Amino acid sequence: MPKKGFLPLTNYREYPVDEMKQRASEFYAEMKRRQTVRQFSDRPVPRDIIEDCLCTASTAPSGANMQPWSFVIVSDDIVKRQIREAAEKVEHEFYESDSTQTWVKALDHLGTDQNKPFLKTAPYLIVIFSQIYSFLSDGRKKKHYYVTESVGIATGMLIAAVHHAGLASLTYTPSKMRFLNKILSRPSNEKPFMILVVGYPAEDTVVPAIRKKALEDSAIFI
Ligand code: IYR
Repeated sequence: MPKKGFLPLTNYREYPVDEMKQRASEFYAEMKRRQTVRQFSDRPVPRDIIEDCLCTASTAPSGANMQPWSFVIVSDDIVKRQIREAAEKVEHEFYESDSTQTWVKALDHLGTDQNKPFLKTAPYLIVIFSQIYSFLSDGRKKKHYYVTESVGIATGMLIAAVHHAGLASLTYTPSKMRFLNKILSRPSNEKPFMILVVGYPAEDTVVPAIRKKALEDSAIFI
């Protein structure tokens, strides 16, 4: 009998080595096809697909299993317009300011600018918040651990789930993000982490000709 608070591991599956090799390489081939897009179609996407992808994200490991994330799923046109207006305002400052010109130059190959039409076009904006801390029932603050790592892992799993379902996404981080608390009425213990824009790519979508590092350039086997 496992000790109190523990259960036998029953969901783990071991595959024969050949099958493992095939699964690993097939999954790589599948993930390699993913590319961030910045042009979206307004074609509707069934909500239950998004719900399943969010459930996948929610299986992510997290520091002390605090699951320090909230996902706000925006499909309402009025709220999308508010987000677009606020985002384009902070991006205008970012792209025009003297202090950020080195950064702006580093983005040149991505073709980004202050206009963010995808915030209006895409059917879903998944606004991901990090819960920096939470509250105990007596009102005292409860500390959360490894928040950025945890929310980053959950976001990565969400991106993979969305791709696996057959949709495109964009990891969009407005240059300043606090406006998202206001528009979405989120409490001050939540910090905007990212907007994951989700939908079908537009018919005429183009993507930057970028490459990923080769294994030898990122992995060190010792
Ligand atoms: N938030 C701006 C700038 C930007 C920053 C990074 I780092 C990028 O990878 C891409 C863009 C924008 O989204 O336009």
